[in-house]
Amino acid sequence: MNAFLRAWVTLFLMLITLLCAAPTRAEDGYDLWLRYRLLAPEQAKLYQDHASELIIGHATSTQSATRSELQRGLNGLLGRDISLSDTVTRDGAIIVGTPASSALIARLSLNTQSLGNESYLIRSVVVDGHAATVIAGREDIGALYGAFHFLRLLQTGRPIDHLDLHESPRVKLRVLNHWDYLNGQVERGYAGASIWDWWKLPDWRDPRYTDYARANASIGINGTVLDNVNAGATILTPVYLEKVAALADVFRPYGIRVYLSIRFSAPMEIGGLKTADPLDPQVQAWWRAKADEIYKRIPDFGGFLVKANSEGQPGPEDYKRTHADGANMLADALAPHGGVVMWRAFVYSQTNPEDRAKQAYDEFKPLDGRFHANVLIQVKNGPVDFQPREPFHPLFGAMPKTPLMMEFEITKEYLGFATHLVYLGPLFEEVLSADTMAHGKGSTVAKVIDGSLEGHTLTGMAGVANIGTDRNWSGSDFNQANWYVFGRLAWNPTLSSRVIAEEWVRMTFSNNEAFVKPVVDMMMGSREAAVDYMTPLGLLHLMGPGHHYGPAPWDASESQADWRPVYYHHADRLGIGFDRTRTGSDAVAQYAPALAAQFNDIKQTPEQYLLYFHHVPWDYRMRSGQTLWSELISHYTQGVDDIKQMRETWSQLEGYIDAERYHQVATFLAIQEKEAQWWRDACVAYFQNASGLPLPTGYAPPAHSLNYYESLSFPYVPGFSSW
Ligand code: GCV
Repeated sequence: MNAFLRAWVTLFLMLITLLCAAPTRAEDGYDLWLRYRLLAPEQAKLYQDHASELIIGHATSTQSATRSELQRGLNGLLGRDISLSDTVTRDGAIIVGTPASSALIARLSLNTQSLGNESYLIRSVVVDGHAATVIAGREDIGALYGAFHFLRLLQTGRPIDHLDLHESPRVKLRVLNHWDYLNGQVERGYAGASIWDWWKLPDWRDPRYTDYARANASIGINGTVLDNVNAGATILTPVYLEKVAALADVFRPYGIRVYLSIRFSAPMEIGGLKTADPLDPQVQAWWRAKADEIYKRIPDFGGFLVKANSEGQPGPEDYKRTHADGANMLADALAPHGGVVMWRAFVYSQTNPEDRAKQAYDEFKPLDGRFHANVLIQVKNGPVDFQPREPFHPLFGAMPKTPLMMEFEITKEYLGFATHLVYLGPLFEEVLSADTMAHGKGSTVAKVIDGSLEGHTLTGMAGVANIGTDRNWSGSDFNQANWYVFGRLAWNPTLSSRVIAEEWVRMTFSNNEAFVKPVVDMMMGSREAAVDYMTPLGLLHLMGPGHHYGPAPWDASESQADWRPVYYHHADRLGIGFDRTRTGSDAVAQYAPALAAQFNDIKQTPEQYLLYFHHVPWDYRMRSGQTLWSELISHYTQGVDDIKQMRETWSQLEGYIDAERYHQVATFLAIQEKEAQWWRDACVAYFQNASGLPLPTGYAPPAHSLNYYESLSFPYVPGFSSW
């Protein structure tokens, strides 16, 4: 071979090597789980006889969105241009639409009339002698959801030869709650600023809004509350309503309605009234007129979300009225337009000496049956706040006459902010599958939420968003999984969080089994690891004051008693834990009798809730045979070991995905290990000081003194704004 030829061959081989290193293409996480990168050849082979042509209308904006998503997805995944056609001309056609939008679908007699508005069918059929796949809804939005489902099958490498799928959402309102302020800050947000550029709206409609809508529609989310529940009145002024209307226009083709958090005292602040008393006729008229004004601009406006008489927010109790009076007044203003009120049950008061965990139930349970038909009560998953672990909220199962909505926190306020890898699927699943025993065994929280337990048709699930202006939307690639799993569980609260994690990993990173399995295992164990290094055995609320960053079990600096960690753990020389039994605060009595009896008895209480329900002596024998003290130290240490193991697992996976995302995850895991160690050491130092006990043998002492941990301060923590 002469030198010239040798040079060409070398160049050619270099080129081939570069092309084969496909997964190393630079990525920044912007595409989320809708990456649509070329499938590996063995997967693409599965679809070689499919997607030959696409038959789909574009008469409405939703049809156009569906068409462009399928083209984008199929072209990207299969690496060929799918042609558009009006009729089936060959095998492998994909027919998409509704009987109204597609004569072909009308001809196929698919019984779409029996489908709900948002439901769809995906079926393998034969049309004019050709094998085809039909994706059909009764409405356009059903067909869009079906298209996303179909793309997911390809993205996750599933066979599509013999499809017969029928999907309907089990929950009606599947809603993100943005805790975004109009000044661009996001309360408890760790992914940059608010994505709503209020300043440039309504004229500039950032293309990112469309991508936001695509991502949400792909997992069935159909509503978004744009502003923080700690709301100002400005959002209801005409200038801002015009901006809200612009966003609603962008979201409409994707089946997403906008909602607003409102400030209960708005009639005074922007309406010039002297009162916001819900029984005052002028106040009622003001809200009616405001609702009329909103619907004139946004005919499909969803309704209001309200935080009232909680953490300093105004509300009906300022006028000695009840939450029902307040909610019903707003509901009446929205009812003629089909809007709803999502009224939050997250209430507790600084003047109420009662156990904070009991206060929401005490206030709302007596109001069951007093709310108007278009009111939902939005209840956090646990009775205290969004802690790494709490028992389910006792209101679930306790208000049979009222639709109760779930409120989860997708943003990781209490779970390590952006950098810790904590997949929340197992937390959500644990709550949804918890048995309220309201009507005997099997009365799960999921059945309360989907309405099947009490026969409610107005149902909902809300998630506090983790979305911001960061290029990867959520502050880290793995945080995207928490947005994803929320949407999938809102669609069907009985899905398995492991199955959802696997879907997400395949769509977001790779279908390579050698990558998928260890990553899914790592995700599934990550929440328990965080519970262990932060708040094991039923402890909770041990984080830093106000900003909620890092450990501070010693903290008693907050103005309000139930904002202080010491309020929750009661650790001293004798023992640790909050006594919520009949001899303590009697919070157990808020659960169904069988559960109350179980939680009241230390021997029957699941150990994961032990210190939530009981004050326990340090030498108490756990089921393992160890003392409580030893077991506590072992959990704290296990949490750190688990993160070390996650780092080790990840280090074996270099090369399976692009270098950019790989390295960021690796670096974030290193941060997580450092902070898990800090959590463990600070808590061990503090509880050792409280108990006066020596560390069990074999456990390393904390790296620093208790004084050192107590001296740390963090003035500039993200996501924290004083309200
Ligand atoms: C929006 C917790 C959070 C607050 C949040 C509040 C709520 O207290 O720390 O930031 O305020 O919950 O859910 O209303």
